[in-house]
Amino acid sequence: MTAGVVLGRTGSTYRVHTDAGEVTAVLRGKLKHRDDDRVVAGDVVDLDRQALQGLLARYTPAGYQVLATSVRMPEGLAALRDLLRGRASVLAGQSGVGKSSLLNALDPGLKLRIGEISAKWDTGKHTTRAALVVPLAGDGYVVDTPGLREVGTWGIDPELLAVCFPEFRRFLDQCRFDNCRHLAEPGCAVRQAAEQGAFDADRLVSYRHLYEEVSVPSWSSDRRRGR
Ligand SMILES: Nc1nc2c(ncn2[C@@H]2O[C@H](COP(=O)(O)OP(=O)(O)OP(=O)(O)O)[C@@H](O)[C@H]2O)c(=O)[nH]1
Ligand SMILES: [Mg+2]
Ligand SMILES: [Zn+2]
Repeated sequence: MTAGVVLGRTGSTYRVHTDAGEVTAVLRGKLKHRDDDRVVAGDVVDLDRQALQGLLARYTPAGYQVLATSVRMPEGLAALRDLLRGRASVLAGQSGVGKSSLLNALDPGLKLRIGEISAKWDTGKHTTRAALVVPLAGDGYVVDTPGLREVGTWGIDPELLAVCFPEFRRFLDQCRFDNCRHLAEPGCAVRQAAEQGAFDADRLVSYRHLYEEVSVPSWSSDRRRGR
């Protein structure tokens, strides 16, 4: 844990000055749900890597490799370079998360345009307008893509959605009902596993959102509106 001084706030993000340079931070846990001026410029705050811990807990059991990177600190850049070497990769994610900044950090010669974070929406401003293939100095290439506005689902059978969550798989044949949708059914082993902390309970929340989405027939007007 390091200490820092809050320099300012943009939406839910705070700029914090530390010995290692300026970093961005968010409030943790319950604090973040309170929309007040609990933390203001000039405050001395403790910084921990809570966001990283949360992501590790969510995605590691699902079989994804989580790599922490920061352009400002800087951190994880050598590891990212190693990961990208010799293969074709795509950088994807919401606008403003720092995809282009990461590539500039790996190869400062690229001079890709990077954007500001909109104070009003607390998101990026869709700075990268079109996909761009970037050859890597060593070997391989990576595609910088425009930030996603939303991710749609198409052609996913609701009955097969649970299989798309790798950490659910070992529980699927333990549900009381063969055709359990893992929503509100009694004797659902997936829900029980989430309650017991076998994986991050948020993943079941994601599953339910996606289940609703893929259950709406594609010809319905609700679906076209993206709901
Ligand atoms: N503190 C901090 N800020 C970063 C980091 N990486 C990027 N930023 C800032 O985040 C903002 C957005 O960065 P971009 O690289 O344009 O983000 P992007 O994901 O390419 O956004 P789009 O092209 O709109 O999809 C810029 O103001 C960057 O300075 C980082 O590692 N640490
Ligand atoms: Mg970009
Ligand atoms: Zn179930």
